[in-house]
Order: sequence, then C-alpha cells, then structure tokens
Amino acid sequence: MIVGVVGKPNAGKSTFFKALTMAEAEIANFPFTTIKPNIGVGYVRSRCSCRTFSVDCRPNNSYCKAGERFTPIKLIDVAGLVPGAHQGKGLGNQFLDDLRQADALIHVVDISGRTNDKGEPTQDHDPEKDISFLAEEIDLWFAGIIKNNWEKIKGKVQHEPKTLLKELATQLSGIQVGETQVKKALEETGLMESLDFTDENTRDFSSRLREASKPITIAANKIDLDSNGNYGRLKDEYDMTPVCAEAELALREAAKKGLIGYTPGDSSFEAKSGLDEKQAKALDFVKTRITGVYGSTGVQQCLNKVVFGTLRQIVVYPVENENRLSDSKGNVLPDSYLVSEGSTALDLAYKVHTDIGGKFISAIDCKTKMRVGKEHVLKDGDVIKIVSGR
Ligand SMILES: Nc1nc2c(ncn2[C@@H]2O[C@H](COP(=O)(O)OP(=O)(O)OP(=O)(O)O)[C@@H](O)[C@H]2O)c(=O)[nH]1
Ligand SMILES: [Mg+2]
Repeated sequence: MIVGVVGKPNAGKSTFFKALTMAEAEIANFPFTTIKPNIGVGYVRSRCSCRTFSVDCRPNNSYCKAGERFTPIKLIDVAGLVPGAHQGKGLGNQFLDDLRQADALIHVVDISGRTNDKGEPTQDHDPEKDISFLAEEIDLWFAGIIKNNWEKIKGKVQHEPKTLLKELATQLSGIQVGETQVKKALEETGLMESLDFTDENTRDFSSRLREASKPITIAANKIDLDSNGNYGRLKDEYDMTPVCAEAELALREAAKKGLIGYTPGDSSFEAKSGLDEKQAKALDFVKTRITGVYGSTGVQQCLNKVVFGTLRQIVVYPVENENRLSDSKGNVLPDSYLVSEGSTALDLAYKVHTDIGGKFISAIDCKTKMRVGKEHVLKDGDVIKIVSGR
C-alpha cells in the first residue's frame, strides 16, 4: 500500500513527507525543489496490543512509544503539480507517472494563500482554487490514458462488446484501477451499454474511477500563516485537517535530539533542559500557535485518516508462539501489519509469507485461545498465530 503526497509547487509536500518519514528530502522556499520523487516509510499510529495484553513488546518491523504502535506504510512525495500538468505543463506527466502505484493521495494545500498556482510568493491566492484544480488534473490524466488507448479498445470491443470491461481494466491496471472499480463506473455512467465515450462522458467516467482508486484527503498546510482566515472559511465545505508540517518536522527533530519528549500525533510535548533561547522560542511558538490551538500539528492525523478512514485498514499482529505472543526468538508482538477491514486469517497468512498461506492449516486467536479457520474475519488489534504445514 502506498500513499502519495501531492499538491502544487512550494505547498510543503516535502516538509510533510520528511516529518513523517524523517528521510532525506530537499525543502526550499521556491517552486520545483523536488523533481525526482522521494520514497520513504511513514508510520500510522494506533493503540498497541501490548496494552490490551499487558505485556512488554519488542517490535521489529514497527515501533511502540508510550503504548502507541507505529506501523509502517510507504509514502511517495512527488514534484509540484500545476494546472495543465496532464498536457505536460510544469514538470508535466512524469510525476503523474510516479503516482501510478498510489492507493490514496494526501493533497497538501497552502491554506495561507501566500503562494500562487505556480508556487510563487503572493499575498491573497484563494486555496479553494488549488483544491479543485488538483482533482481535475488527475481526472484528466486518467481520461488521457483512456483516450490514448481508445482506438485499440474500440477495435476489439466492436468485434465483441462484452470485452469492454476487460479491455479497459487492462489499460488501467497500471494505475491501480481494478476491474470492480471499472465495472462500477461503467454501470453508473451507463457507458457499458451506450459505449458513448465522448470527451464529457470520458471525463465523468474518469472522475469516478479516480475517486475510487486514488481518493484524496486534504491537508490544510501552513495553518500558522493563515492570517486571511481561509481555513475557517473553507472548513465546512471541504473535509480537511489543519496542518503545520513545519512544526511537526521541528518537533520530530527536537525529539530525535533528545530536546523534547514527543510522541508523533500527541497534542503536547515536554521540553527537557538544555534548550537554547532560539529553540525554546520556536517550541513556544508551536505550543501557543499550533498544538494549543488545533490540538496537534495535524500531520500524523492526516496519515491516520487516510489509512484507517479512507483505506479502511486495521492493524493485526502475527506471532509464532501463542502463549508468549512472540516470534521464534522470543520478541513479543514483533510485527504489526496493515490489512483491509474484512480480511481473513488466510489473507494474513499470505501476507506473512506465500508459503505460509499455501500451507495454511488453521489459526489461533491469541485473545480467546480459540482455533479458527481460514475464513475467520480479523479484528483491529488481533494477535494471531498461523498454523501451517511443512
Ligand atoms: N510557515 C510554514 N512554512 C512551511 C510549512 N510547511 C512547509 N513550509 C515551507 O514552505 C516551503 C516549501 O516547502 P517544501 O516542503 O519544499 O514544498 P514542496 O511542496 O515540496 O515544494 P516543491 O518540491 O517545490 O513542489 C519551505 O520554505 C518550507 O519550509 C508550514 O506548515 N508552515
Ligand atoms: Mg518538494
């Protein structure tokens, strides 16, 4: 699963990405700082099952802080998108290509309105324009793929109308669009029968595919600079999270240096001794103007919202020893995995290893100590031992 970080140039995408991944990413106050995509691992936060089971965990693929488990998820930060990108404007199609694999997008918007649609400094840009243009660009990108392949598809479909669904799904599989999504959009638009792929109909069809395959969550970034009240004006109309990526990055860096105690996503942090005057002032700003006002910096909240809300994932913990809740080396609750709501014990077995999935015998729910079958539906926080043949 991959979450893409998108938006116009200079909106704060790389700052947001860096705060989540602590990976190297260039950040600068001018457009098109990022050209090649940054790929890294971020973490979603959920209550660790070590608390429910009252055990001390020793995570391996993830980490646990103050009883909160941080489970990995891949993130990609791409170049800034400008209107007309689908036709090659700005850095053009390349980074749209970089987004092919994404399952969901976080749209980092400069809510302060202090950069124009090209990412250049200004005073009173309306961020509402950014919100609509981004979804449009992605719709047009999808529509372009259909248009470019339409002659090929049409030829085959004329011989055998039933193949429309298959042909479209094949062309769109590269951008993570599945057959079920194509089918639903074809039915909703009536295109399955009419085959009337005019520009307008193709656009409508693409828009539905985009909503299903690359849903967008809005991060209202640079909230610290929003003196024009844009967030207050737009928050009822759009579902968005107030964000200060710069503050989150500062908190994570300060925590890494041991200057503060901070668990990502918390509503507050604790300053330790040894801060110089500048650091103390910066942290005071974060406290009084960001976390104290909005309840957090919003960065962790955005990622959690995408993964647990939009993508409907749950966290489960596979173990090898059902009594010690550990792997074979004795590490307690070593791994936490994201799986889709409704996943079964067999799905988890395959996720752990294809061999284990193939030789699945049964599973043990470590909470109830009950043996369950492959159809057993997993719940958030479940600790599961998979029993498989040799
Ligand atoms: N005040 C404020 N500035 C921020 C915030 N987030 C990012 N910035 C600043 O905005 C500028 C652009 O940040 P980047 O992260 O490089 O933006 P980007 O969207 O990746 O830009 P491109 O790669 O050029 O598309 C930098 O000067 C950041 O320090 C924020 O929450 N508040
Ligand atoms: Mg960037």
